[in-house]
Amino acid sequence: MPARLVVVSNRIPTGGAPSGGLVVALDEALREKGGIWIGAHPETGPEEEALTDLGGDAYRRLGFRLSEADRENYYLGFANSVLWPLSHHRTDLVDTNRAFTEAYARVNRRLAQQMAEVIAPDDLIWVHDYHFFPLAQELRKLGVTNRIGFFLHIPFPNITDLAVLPDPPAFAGWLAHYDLVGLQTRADVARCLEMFRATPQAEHLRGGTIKFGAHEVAIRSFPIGISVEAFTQAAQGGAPALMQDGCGDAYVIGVDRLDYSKGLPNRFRAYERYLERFGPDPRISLVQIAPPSREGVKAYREITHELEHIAGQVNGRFGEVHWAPIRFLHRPVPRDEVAGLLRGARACLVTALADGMNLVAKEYVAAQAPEDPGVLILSRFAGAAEDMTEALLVNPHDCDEVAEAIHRALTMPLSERRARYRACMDVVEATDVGDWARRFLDRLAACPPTLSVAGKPVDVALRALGGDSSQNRARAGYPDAVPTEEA
Ligand code: GDG
Repeated sequence: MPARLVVVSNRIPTGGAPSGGLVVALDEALREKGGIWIGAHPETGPEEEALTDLGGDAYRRLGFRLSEADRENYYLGFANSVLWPLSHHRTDLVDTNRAFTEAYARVNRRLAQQMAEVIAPDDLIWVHDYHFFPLAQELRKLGVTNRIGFFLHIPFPNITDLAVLPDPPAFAGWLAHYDLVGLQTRADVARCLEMFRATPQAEHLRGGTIKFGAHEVAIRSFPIGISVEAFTQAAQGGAPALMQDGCGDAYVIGVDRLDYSKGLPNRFRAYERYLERFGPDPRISLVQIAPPSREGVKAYREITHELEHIAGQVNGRFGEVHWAPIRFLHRPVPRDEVAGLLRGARACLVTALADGMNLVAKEYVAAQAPEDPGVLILSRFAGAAEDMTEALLVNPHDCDEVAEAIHRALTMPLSERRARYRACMDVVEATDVGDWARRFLDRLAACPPTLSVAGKPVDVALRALGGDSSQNRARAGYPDAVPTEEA
């Protein structure tokens, strides 16, 4: 029987047709292979022993329930106030609250225990993102020998930034228990290998594979993309109602979750510089969509106020009664409208200060009309810039450079716009999210068996991890496990 797939991600789609490229790709992979999607239960509540059934047809959806305290300390805490800022070079924002560390370890341990009850020996397990770094290690402690892959959606941290963790060497151990670690870019792979180079237990094998004790983990880049056809189609739906009056003839667009990593204050300042240097033109506006995100974290509330302040200043300084240079929408906009807005924009500004990939860059390109495309202005610090080299690449910290890029984009001859669009679109097509998922899963399935189930190395390795391996493996139905009375 072909291997089933078990996906673990913080978010799990609940009901209705899945939207968003990643969710669609994982949904398709699960429909094809059958299996289970495990994610955080949409509602907090008292801790539960087993995973909660969230329904499903072609595959099962199971939720792990977080208490209110776990949501604070694990999700908003360690995941989003420690791991997120340190991976985006904002160690100044890291909150070293001890309760966060404890909750992160406990939630991952509990989830591993709950998973061990539902997985079968041949399942391929695919874990997503920084909420679950230690999950493979916890599963191995329980005797789980399945192939386990991990994909990190955000930048791989620098060694120096990792030093803010309460136990920095533990980080290498978390990753080493996966069979395959997928990262967004070649630069991320280089940083990950550098971290292992500084780890005494890690031995470098050829081609980016690390031997850590008895176990081998492959580190590879799998640049993520979008569902190209679906997005292109959605964009052809025409200009959304939002644009029907009062926006002038042309606009530059930004679409970002409101996050300090996305470089929104510097974008607004750069737009102000553009207005200063090239003169305000009431036929052109900057449309910025920035739905709220993680409002339980102070840094996110602060950046919202900062943006409202800058937009107010710029509009007060350059606006007219009938025209605001910056239109700032601090609310989510339906997906089809986002696609239509991207299509209509003469240029798109992606000015992230650090970003794993940045899907908006790819969505903008996919949304363009090939015969008259707009221009992508892309931060060199977004993962997308590694391959989309024909976008107008900018240093987002340099307001003048960004202002000049806006001017250049708005005055670029059609032939150059078309050539740049084609080169960027080639990258977008080559990284379609469906292919991305297939590539990852094929590579995971080809990994050598983990801690080979027969013989000593398994037990030696598992004992070293401190797990009660034989009992747990027996309970999970592994063929080589020693049956015990409890089993
Ligand atoms: C993480 C990494 C990596 C935004 N506003 C609205 C809306 N969006 C959609 C965009 C896009 C998605 O949200 C944002 O994706 P990004 O890739 O830009 O950024 P993160 O959310 O930070 O994602 C990132 C990604 O994971 C995938 O691996 O690329 O680097 O940080 O699809 O269009 N969608 C709708 N309304 C909005 O108002 N419907």
